[in-house]
Amino acid sequence: MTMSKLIITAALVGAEVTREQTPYLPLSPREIADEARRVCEAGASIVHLHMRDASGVSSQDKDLFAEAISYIRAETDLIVQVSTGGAVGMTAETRVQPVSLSPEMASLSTGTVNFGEEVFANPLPMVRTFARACHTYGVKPEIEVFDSGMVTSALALVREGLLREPLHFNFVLGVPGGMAAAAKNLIFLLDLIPPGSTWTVSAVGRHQLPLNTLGILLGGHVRTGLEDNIYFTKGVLAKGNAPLVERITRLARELGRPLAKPEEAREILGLKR
Ligand code: KMH
Ligand code: ZN
Repeated sequence: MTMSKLIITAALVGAEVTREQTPYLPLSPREIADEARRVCEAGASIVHLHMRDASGVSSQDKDLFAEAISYIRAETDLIVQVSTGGAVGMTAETRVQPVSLSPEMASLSTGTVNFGEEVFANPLPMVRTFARACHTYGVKPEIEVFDSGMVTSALALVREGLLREPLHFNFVLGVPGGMAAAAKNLIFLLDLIPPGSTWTVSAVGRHQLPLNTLGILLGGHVRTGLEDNIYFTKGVLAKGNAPLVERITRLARELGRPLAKPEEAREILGLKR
């Protein structure tokens, strides 16, 4: 089996991690863009972006995204993927804002899931709003799958004409309340997606490295970064996103998966610039 080159996505900041948990978290648009440059040099070709306001709280403010994206576009050739997930409790109107900047990609969760003690609510009417916005602004959705029903719902949206194949999935495993970060769960999910789909795998905390490694071996793609995991090894903080990306780059080399440069990742994902 020939495998495509490996696409590394770096999820730089997320919505939940705080500076109290790790001092290496980028927060301002300038810090996020600096981090993007570092992960680009380390081998990433996509950045998954969330923004924070001046006090470090998760924000979907369009101007914050616009500022970070303008730096990233000027300084790298990375594919920018904005979050439409934002943080739990945000309204659809809040969450959808950065899609109108026409980034190349946006995350799109296609179902509701318990998220620790909270609920990450994605009722279908809300998902349809995001899918329509992606269509309007020419944005390729990355379907975020926290549980298997989210694949089922994505396929229903294909039948409705709101999502178009080939689909690109991100399996986010190990969220408390979602599907556990187990190899058999990834294999099960792969069985559900249409032939010709592309996929990447993310996993939370200590599960990030083993599931990323499995993704490399199975011919998928990989998401790493502080959004999902702040540790490099047990009890040792990652000194930013770049060391996590560098480790995937080393592993990929050892395991015989050359890295996709951003231009090659665009081709693999069918993005047109
Ligand atoms: N912050 C999580 C509640 C996404 O970016 O699309 C949702 C999330 C998913 O991070
Ligand atoms: Zn996210």
